[in-house]
Amino acid sequence: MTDRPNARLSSRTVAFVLAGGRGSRLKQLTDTRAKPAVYFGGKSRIVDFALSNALNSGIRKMAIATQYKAHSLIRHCQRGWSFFRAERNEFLDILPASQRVSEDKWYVGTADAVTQNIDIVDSYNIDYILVLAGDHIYKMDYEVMLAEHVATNADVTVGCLTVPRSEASAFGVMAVDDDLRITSFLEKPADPPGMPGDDNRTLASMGIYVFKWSYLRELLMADESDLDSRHDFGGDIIPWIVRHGHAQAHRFSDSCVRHSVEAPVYWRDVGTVDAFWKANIDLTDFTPELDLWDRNWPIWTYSESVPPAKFVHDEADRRGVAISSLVAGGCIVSGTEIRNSLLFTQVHTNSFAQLDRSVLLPYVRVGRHANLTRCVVDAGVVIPEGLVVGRDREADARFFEVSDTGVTLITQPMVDAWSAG
Ligand code: ADQ
Ligand code: ADP
Repeated sequence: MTDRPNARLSSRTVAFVLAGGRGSRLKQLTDTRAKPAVYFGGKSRIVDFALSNALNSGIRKMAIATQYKAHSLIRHCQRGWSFFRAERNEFLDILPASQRVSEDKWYVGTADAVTQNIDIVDSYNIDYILVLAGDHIYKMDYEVMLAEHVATNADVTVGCLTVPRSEASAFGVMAVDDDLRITSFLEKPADPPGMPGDDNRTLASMGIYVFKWSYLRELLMADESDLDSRHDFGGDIIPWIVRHGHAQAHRFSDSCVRHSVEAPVYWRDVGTVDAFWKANIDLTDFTPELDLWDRNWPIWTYSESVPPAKFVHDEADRRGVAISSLVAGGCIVSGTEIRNSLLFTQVHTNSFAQLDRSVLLPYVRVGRHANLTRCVVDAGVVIPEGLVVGRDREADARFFEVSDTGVTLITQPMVDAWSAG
């Protein structure tokens, strides 16, 4: 317990961000980095959304549990999230795997990531723990969920939203009573049930939870010695509380931050190359559903100090234009025609090249006369002169990773194979 029971809820809470998952459906994009460290939206990384939500919700104590390929993630957090004031007990604590156990044992499931850090969380002097996943794109005011948790006196409050029933087997799915008390919880059921009144949709867990720390601590100690447990929040801890305690649902739509009352509720798991591509390209819409321009809910990140984007254009033959596109600082668009695309920091493109509905991660170079349609290009890739991708799916698939819907992922080893063959 903290000694300030009347203090603001947010100051009595730690946001504990789970950022250890690989996200293998992102293919080669997560070969060198964990999913939370994957770039998103022209400037940010995926994890910046959970961290920014926490910050914008008034939370100044954060911990991030890393595991798989954590170097890029750790470097990003150290560079971009180092502005907390230690003298006010504000922090972002980057937790490497295996601090508590002596043997070389990684976190088993998501709950184990907290269990292995129990002593550290104890030292934070907080009353509540807000467990977050570091791999979703959304804007949410966690203060609303925290307040609901306290008001209902629940043992756990689970953030939830409705998803199409056809996609629900990837989620923890639940049933609730009229007071939003969870009456059943199934982790990733093969045949998920529909909701009362809407058989095509299912109430799903967002994988975010609020607990009183003393309560969770006790559960985790018991779970640690349970040989049958997978030590997972969705797999073990939440179903146990639903059976033996009081688990409450919090509707995301009640705390979702959006740019107008009419704007749809926005939450994306950009867990596949297709979903990643689409969520990025959607930002080029006339009015994107995700408003990154809202100065009242900024998405904080590490940004390099770079000059403004530059467009080199002459009406004679070189057309350096970007139509309905996002172009980050430090880019040089020299005589390239760009449509509905998103260029991250420091991308340089050369004359007579064309980009259509493509996502170029930082430091990509595009050679003259290259032509990319519906591509995702990994950071630092050098696209050779004249490379055409996105016109002939079969030919592309010989060297590149083409998804079922025809989005092509391009990495440097793939380009090297293309150049050699
Ligand atoms: P999944 O997303 O499938 O389901 P999981 O793969 O365990 O759950 O990942 C949850 C989060 O924890 C991710 O942010 C991941 O990066 C991270 N993570 C995974 N293993 C970790 C570990 N050992 N250490 C640290 N971090 C780790 C969960 C819930 C479902 C819910 C969905 C919503 O179990 O009930 O519906 O999230 O996406
Ligand atoms: P292209 O194939 O389009 O001719 P170049 O690499 O020759 O491409 O660059 C064309 C133009 O882009 C240059 O004339 C210059 O205006 C701009 N440019 C390229 N590199 C830089 C740089 N490092 N700083 C500023 N402008 C640059």
